[in-house]
Amino acid sequence: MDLRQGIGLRKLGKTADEFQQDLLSNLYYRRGTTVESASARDAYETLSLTVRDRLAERRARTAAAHYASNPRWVYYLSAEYLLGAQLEQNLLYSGTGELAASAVKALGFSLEDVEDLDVEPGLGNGGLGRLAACLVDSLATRDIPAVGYGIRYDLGIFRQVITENGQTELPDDWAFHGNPWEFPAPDDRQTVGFYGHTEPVPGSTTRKVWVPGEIVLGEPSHMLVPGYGTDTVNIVRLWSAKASEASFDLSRFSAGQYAEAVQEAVRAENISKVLYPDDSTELGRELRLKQQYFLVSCSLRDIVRRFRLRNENWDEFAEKTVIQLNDTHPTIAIPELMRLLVDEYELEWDRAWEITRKTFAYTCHTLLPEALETWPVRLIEKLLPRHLEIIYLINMHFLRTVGARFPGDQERVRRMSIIQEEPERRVRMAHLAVVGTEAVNGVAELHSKLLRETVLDDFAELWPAKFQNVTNGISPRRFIRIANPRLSDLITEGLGGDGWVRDLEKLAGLESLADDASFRERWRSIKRANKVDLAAGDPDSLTDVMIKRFHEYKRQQLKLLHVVTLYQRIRANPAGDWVPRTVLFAGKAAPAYHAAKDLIRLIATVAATIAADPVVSPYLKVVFPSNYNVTLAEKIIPAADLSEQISLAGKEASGTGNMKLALNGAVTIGTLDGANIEIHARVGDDNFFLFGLDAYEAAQARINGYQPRAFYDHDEELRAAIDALGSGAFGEVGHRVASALLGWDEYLALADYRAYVDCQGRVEEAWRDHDRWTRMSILNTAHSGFFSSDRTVADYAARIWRVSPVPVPQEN
Ligand code: RUG
Repeated sequence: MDLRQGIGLRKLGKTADEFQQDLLSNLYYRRGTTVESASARDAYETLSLTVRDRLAERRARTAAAHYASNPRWVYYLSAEYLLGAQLEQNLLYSGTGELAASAVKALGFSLEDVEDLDVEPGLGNGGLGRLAACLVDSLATRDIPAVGYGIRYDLGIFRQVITENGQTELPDDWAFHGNPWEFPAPDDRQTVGFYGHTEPVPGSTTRKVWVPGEIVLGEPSHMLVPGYGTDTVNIVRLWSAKASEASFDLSRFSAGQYAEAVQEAVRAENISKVLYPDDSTELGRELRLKQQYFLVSCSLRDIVRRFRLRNENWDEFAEKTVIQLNDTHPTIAIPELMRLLVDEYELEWDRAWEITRKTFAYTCHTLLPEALETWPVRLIEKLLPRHLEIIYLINMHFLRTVGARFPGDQERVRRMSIIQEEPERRVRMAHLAVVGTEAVNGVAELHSKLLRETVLDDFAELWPAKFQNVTNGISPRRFIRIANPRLSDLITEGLGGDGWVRDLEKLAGLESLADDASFRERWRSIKRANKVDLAAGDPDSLTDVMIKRFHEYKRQQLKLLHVVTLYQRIRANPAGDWVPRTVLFAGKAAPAYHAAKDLIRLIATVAATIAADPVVSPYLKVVFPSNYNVTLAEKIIPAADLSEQISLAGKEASGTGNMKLALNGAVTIGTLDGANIEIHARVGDDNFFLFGLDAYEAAQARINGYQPRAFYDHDEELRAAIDALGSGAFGEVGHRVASALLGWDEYLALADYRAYVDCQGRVEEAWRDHDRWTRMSILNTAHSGFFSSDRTVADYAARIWRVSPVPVPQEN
């Protein structure tokens, strides 16, 4: 029986009866229980398996089609994936929602009961990890042969609990009950080396033998990634670190030294134990580098294994393979591929370099200097001695190119070198990523431009054609079709079909409906119903949301100053005609990022003060739900009226929350930063509240010796807000935040305060006119088509990957 040909697969039932039969058979034979004693968890597990079977059947056909066509593959290497809850998605993608509802009902449960047990794998921090999930969704939807590679962290991003004391972190043992969506593939296990030394190969000047001092096993399992409206099912393959048998010290165990006996094994398995809970800042720790190399080493060996299933000639490798590096985290893949080709497969250096450079592409996600990874030379030397030698060789060849192009320009050579010399010798991973790839892209137009003009300017001058922009996008399935079923149904009705879910530009057809009073009325009532579901505050109030990681550059502190100003205005004039507002903050701060945690605590304290104030609380409410994740985002986004995108211009690479909110009809108040600029360009000035310094003005303000105190001195309301925070009424934390703002204000919150607060006045004016607001809301959705990750993937496919779809033949 040749499964590659799809022969021998039993057909799965399509009717309600057949689905139910399949569910029952899973209940009996795979779950080992009966209808009479089935718990909600039994129902969840069994339903998940039944749905998974349907996707697995499509997966088998996909694998067969891919094998037969021996296509060019996209391999997406990412240290993070925020895949979101799987059950609801897979019901939608397999078209089994109704069958599932009736089948679980027969077990005595509702679909909602069962969905509540579906835990999202929180294998990422924020935007970067969620982008990876949106891209793999769209790769499958576009029928592009692709595998996403990542790490199966035992503990995902921490669970956050918010109290008046701020954020507390709890471990996220996401797979505690098991994960029904995952297929272990122990046969594809890989061996990964660390530490040790290198030895010369007699007769070769370039080859070396690396003798590692520690061996760890990488065991893969994969999750299915179905395409929407197509039969393609791709996979995300996640690696778990396992100790080799040799790492268990039986002699110590026999001698009663139980802890010592397993010490080495524990150390090995720690590699995939926990996700580093950090976003946009550097973490120069050895375990992090170990994670990066572990991901890279396992994935590259797997990629090579897959290549060799159908191909023999290494010259075809770069034709059949493109490996996208999601940020610098997997950049050690460049010397690793060189090592495999030169040391293990014995290719000449130049040929190996040609293949390597053509195989990789690099996406940069930041402009923040602290997020551009560098690793101490001595750490790489200790952990990956062969890789350091290879990096030196790559650098030597590269600097010769620079020297030939710019003779005598030693300063330029120093700036561009992969090795930073001062104050300590470090490997600049972004430089390595640019040197070792065919294409480099930023994630929004402004970001890509600033990369070329600032952080990577020397490289852009040397290789202008290498630099591209691919503006991020979001999955319309996850972020409107699943998250906002009411609005989706209305859109489908308004557009006369649901083709927009696969072709989001079709939303432009809503533009004319913005003038239809009855359509507007239904639109408005859906927003209200979503607010009732969210239950965060009065559904008739302006729901003003700021949902994102806590970081000073994103400027939650500016939003807080606005809240304090509103509070003070209402207190000063309780009889005023105030627009009732619910301000919702959600987001996590890295556990070691004290300034961000201070801000969370301060917001929680201010929220409690406002709630306790009978004069202000009828008009202003601040809520801070705990544990922002994909699942919570899916509840908040459909209920939002106002989307806060107020980062200091030039700091947010793109943002994707801005797109999700606009797609769901929230109107943005934002700066000219990241993808805000592209949203603004599409929805137009009338449907976007723009304020603040642009990126050039912001940079100039710093150069000109920015003085936050000048803004404090000249703006009475600002002064009152900062004084209130610093007064002691909000404790030591209020004092710290106020002092930081007055003393340095790294992200120019005070410079943008007046423009922001006045712009919020214009927001309120627009909100009072319900028709105007609803029209704005509809037009935001109508003009969000560009921000589909299907478009992002099409851009990558055409301009960077040069791949074509391989459609999967339908079941016969
Ligand atoms: O901060 C960026 C976001 O602006 C962007 O939208 C997202 C996806 O491209 O990536 C975020 N990011 C950047 N997360 N980590 C980094 C560190 O480089």
